[in-house]
Amino acid sequence: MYNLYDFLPSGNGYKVRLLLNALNLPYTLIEKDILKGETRTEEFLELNASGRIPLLQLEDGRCLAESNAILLYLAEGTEFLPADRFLRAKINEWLFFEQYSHEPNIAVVRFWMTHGGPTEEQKAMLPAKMKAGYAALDVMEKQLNQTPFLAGEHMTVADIALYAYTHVAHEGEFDLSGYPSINGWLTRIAARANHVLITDT
Ligand SMILES: N[C@@H](CCC(=O)N[C@@H](CS)C(=O)NCC(=O)O)C(=O)O
Repeated sequence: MYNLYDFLPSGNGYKVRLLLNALNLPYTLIEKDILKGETRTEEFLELNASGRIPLLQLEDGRCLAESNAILLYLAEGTEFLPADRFLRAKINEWLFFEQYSHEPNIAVVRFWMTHGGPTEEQKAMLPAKMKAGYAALDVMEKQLNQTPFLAGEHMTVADIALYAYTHVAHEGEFDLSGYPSINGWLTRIAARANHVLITDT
């Protein structure tokens, strides 16, 4: 059985919980409060030197960090990661996009807004972060105008990775009302069997 070290409000952690549940894989959830520095203890740093959740621990004790690497590991051989070479590269394209263009803007602003911010320093960065966040949403909307899921006709780990912070983008005061295709996609994903909420343990 897997151990998943996680912090429930984290979208990065939620990605992994979404996939574990979609695949019906049993796991033990080990909650770490990042706000109390619980991922920065000597004990946790032994497991993940970067001091962050999510962290997946295999039955043999080996650990895997980075949410999207964990998704790729768990999805191997399943419908969420097809064998076709080009499709896999497309999925990776979305995973890299998520980490470079989406998460650093949409997730970061959400974190600020839901944790007592924005502070004066954060306020100075807010317009650029909002602009970049909307630019990422524009890219997703364009694709979802053309296909039901990001990499084509079927849901893959690309959708799981981008669903996690998009569905709570409003908590960072992003207005999704002008994104009909993204809204349709969010609804389709939430309606799937074994879907869990970000707050579910
Ligand atoms: N690129 C990493 C980011 C992981 C990350 O930033 N985790 C945050 C929570 S969302 C964390 O553990 N922060 C605690 C800390 O840095 O002390 C991933 O996708 O897993």
